[in-house]
Amino acid sequence: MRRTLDGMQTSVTPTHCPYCALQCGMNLTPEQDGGVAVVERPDFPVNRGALCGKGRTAPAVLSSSIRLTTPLVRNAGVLEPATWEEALGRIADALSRTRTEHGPDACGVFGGGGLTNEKAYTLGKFARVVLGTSQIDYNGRFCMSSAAAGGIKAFGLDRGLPFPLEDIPKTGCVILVGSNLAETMPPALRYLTELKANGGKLIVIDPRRTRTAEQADLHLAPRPGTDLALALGLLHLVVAEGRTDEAYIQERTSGWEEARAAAMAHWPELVERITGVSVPELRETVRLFCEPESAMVLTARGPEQQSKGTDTVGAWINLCLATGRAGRPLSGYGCLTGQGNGQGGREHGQKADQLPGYRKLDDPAARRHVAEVWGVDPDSLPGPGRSAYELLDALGTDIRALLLMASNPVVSAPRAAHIEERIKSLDFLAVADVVLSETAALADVVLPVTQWAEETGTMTNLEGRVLLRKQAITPPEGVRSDLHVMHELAARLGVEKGFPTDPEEIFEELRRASAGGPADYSGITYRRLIEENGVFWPCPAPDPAESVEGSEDCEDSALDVLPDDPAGEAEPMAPAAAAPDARPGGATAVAASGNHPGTPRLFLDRFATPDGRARFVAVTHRPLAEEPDAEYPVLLTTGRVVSQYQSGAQTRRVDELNAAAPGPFVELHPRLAERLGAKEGDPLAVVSRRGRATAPARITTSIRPDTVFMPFHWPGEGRANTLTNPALDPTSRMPEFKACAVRVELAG
Ligand SMILES: Nc1nc2c(c(=O)[nH]1)N[C@H]1C(S)=C(S)[C@@H](COP(=O)(O)OP(=O)(O)OC[C@H]3O[C@@H](n4cnc5c(=O)[nH]c(N)nc54)[C@H](O)[C@@H]3O)O[C@H]1N2
Ligand SMILES: Nc1nc2c(c(=O)[nH]1)N[C@H]1C(S)=C(S)[C@@H](COP(=O)(O)OP(=O)(O)OC[C@H]3O[C@@H](n4cnc5c(=O)[nH]c(N)nc54)[C@H](O)[C@@H]3O)O[C@H]1N2
Ligand code: SF4
Ligand SMILES: [Mo]
Repeated sequence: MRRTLDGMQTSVTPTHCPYCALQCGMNLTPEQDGGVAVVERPDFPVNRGALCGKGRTAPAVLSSSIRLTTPLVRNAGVLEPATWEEALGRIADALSRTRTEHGPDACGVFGGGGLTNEKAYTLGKFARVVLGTSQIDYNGRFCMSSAAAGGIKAFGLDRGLPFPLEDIPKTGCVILVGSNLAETMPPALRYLTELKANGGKLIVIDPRRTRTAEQADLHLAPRPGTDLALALGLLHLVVAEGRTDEAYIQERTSGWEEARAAAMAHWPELVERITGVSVPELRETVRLFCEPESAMVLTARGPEQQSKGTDTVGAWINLCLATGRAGRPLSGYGCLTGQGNGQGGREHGQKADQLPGYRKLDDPAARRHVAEVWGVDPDSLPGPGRSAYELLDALGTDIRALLLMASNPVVSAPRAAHIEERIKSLDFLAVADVVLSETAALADVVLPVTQWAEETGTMTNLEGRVLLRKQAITPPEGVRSDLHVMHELAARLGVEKGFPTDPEEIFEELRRASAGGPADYSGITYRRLIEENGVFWPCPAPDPAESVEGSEDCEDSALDVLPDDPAGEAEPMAPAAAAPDARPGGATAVAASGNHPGTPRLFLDRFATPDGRARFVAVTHRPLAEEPDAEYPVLLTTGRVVSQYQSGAQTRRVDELNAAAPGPFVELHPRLAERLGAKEGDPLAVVSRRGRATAPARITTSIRPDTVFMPFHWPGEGRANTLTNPALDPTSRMPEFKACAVRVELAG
């Protein structure tokens, strides 16, 4: 009986959703048929029991009927069931051969923001220590890299939200830029409705009047790709109307003169012409943002997934800094990160330029610290590698063999037809996944791995709150964890030690590796995560040498000794609130236990820059990498619908979700539809310089007439990414998913 509950567990296991960065808490209980059901878990503060349809139906993806339960290997062109021995042997042979024949950098590794911290950490270590390759990156590059780059430039640190979600309803005004929260994180919509109920104002900036925009006091619908100009225009008005906070600028920032001069070139009338947002709307935005005592700017993929995403984030941060709205209670800039472990996944070393603890791979001190934890020579660690798109683009040429874990680039990468060709041209592809995704279907070896409810691990949600996802059920026979895969491959490639399969043991090592780094987890233990319902990083160990080295939790697992749901009794903020420093989240406060309380709120005393000041960036508007022209006169933007997740690999296999969102579509304005002679449901062809996709028309006045929208969840004819432009942001290497030039025609 492989679907039964683990005998060690009680009947209800508190855990978290397998999908997005909200990491909603849920309880799992056993079902008559041997499966599990989701029941409400009201004690977890982020969602207080609420779940979206994806979370509610998550147990469906545990079902053996839709998933992989045996390794597959390609024989004479066909994927066939095989033993783990055979499958792992083939991968090890291929990687070893590639390394010998073409050098270590011919082996590539591609990870995902859905991986637990333990897996992401191990994957980065595996690439650098076992394969010795610099060629590792992950799908988070397509997600939050522009916000991360912008945050690091301005604040010296990237943590998506520098405050907990619970602060949002208490601020005076929120500008939500390019986030469709109502569909992408439905339980979080509550924070915005509470904001409004408290008298706060909500401004939504989105070229479409989305379900989120419908909630707004003011909805601005700019032309896609013009958020940089919009933010600069607002800053111009802030200065012109004398609304800057001079004392704050003096005391807490640097670089204002240059940034101010750059913004002053963006006259409101010019910005109106570039963005399509009228001057009165710009003025009203400035008024709503500046009048209350506190305010926030939150961005998501709309302004970030642009070839100027980093500068755009910088411009929004400038607006916050000029008005004194960062590093103060209930004010600040935040990015709404996307994937389940979008935050933690970007901190512990699966990024091309990174070592655990958000350390830089090109920093000699960081290399020494991590090499010591890993027991290797710092000089043996490779340098930074290529970014995600560049890595995928190099497949079959510089990179000959790829190990891919937790991503489905055949559907989700920009210019996907080209990337699919690159993947097919590899000498060897190994994919670890829970289902046979479109990318796994191209592999030479496919490994079936365990997922959320079947394994234990930590995730870090969009607030920077580290959480423990506890194993609730035993996985199907034949399925093994990603950690097991890396352990076995390391051994076969000659590294017997350093790749354990116990997540808590790995977390203990991660604590040491992250100690002293920007994302410091050294004071966090599994025990604390259970007792405190999550801990916000940075959370340094009180005495790193003592408490991290011989941690008692390592021998005596917190998972074995603690009851199942003590979390209900522990208020998540309790340690911070009980701390002598009464300011919200005072980072220096120490809880009564002697433990660092974690840091729900960052930057209240100083920013994480060398001089403690936030840095303005001098940025100016620039056009899209591909502006519309006579041949391709329409703008395509892409995004999500509530009932599908990402490449759809998981959610397209869930009946209830498919019934709600059965396939791709092209959203367009009635005026454009009329010009094309298209009626609702007519098949449309959308053509870009990269290729052609077809999907039925969905006609709505909620979109700008010069723009069409396609969700990117489907492969095949309706694959939005056949069309998208891989033009990269020069700093973050983020592709321009949110705007490219297309032609739209009736298909048929
Ligand atoms: N249902 C569902 N939920 C998800 C996911 C999912 O796939 N499905 N994925 C998760 C992940 S990984 C992520 S990253 C998040 C993403 O969450 P969001 O960022 O909320 O999702 P998107 O739909 O990609 O984009 C948000 C909005 O940006 C708008 N937009 C397009 N172009 C522009 C522009 O140029 N400027 C501005 N200001 N806005 C623009 C789109 O119209 C869209 O409504 O969602 C997470 N949650
Ligand atoms: N046009 C367009 N394209 C986009 C975007 C957009 O807005 N527009 N958004 C981009 C963004 S923000 C993102 S985050 C990417 C996401 O795109 P992808 O990287 O393709 O993400 P998923 O579809 O979530 O793929 C995750 C895969 O990992 C598997 N999986 C789940 N859990 C595990 C695990 O624990 N281990 C292993 N080994 N596998 C696991 C799942 O079954 C699935 O096949 O798409 C990007 N692509
Ligand atoms: S909002 Fe995100 S974390 Fe919450 S239930 Fe839905 S997919 Fe899961
Ligand atoms: Mo994402």
